[in-house]
Amino acid sequence: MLVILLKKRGFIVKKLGSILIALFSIMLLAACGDDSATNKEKNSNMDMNMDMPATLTVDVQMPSDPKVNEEVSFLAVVKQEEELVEDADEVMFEIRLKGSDQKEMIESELVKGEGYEATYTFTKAGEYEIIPHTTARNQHVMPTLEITVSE
Ligand SMILES: [Cu+2]
Repeated sequence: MLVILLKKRGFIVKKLGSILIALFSIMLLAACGDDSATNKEKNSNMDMNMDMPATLTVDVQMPSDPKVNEEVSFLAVVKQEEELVEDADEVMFEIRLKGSDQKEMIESELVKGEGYEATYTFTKAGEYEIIPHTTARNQHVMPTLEITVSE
């Protein structure tokens, strides 16, 4: 009888023990979960701050008085903060005649120390939109500029 009781007691203690351990581990797990959640949040906030690259800017030097059938050049000056960007993945000039479907994509070439240059010959007078599609440093920038071409 006594042995049985002791055994029973032992069993109860063991059971209680394992319940307590289970409870503790649940609490621990929960705590870890919370922790990793806040850490993740902190990390993503930090990533946001650290990985947020400075915005690219694209300025275009355009011909001052372009005429029809005259070769002109456009120069896209790509910068990140004050640094001239010369490792762009692509700088393509879109040239579209306003009020029509006419548009062309012109490739550019890097001119070291200056920017990305494209040459073009307008065949019609009119108002044009010049859009330098610039892909560099995981950003895409495409400002729209306007130019008037005369006869
Ligand atoms: Cu674009």
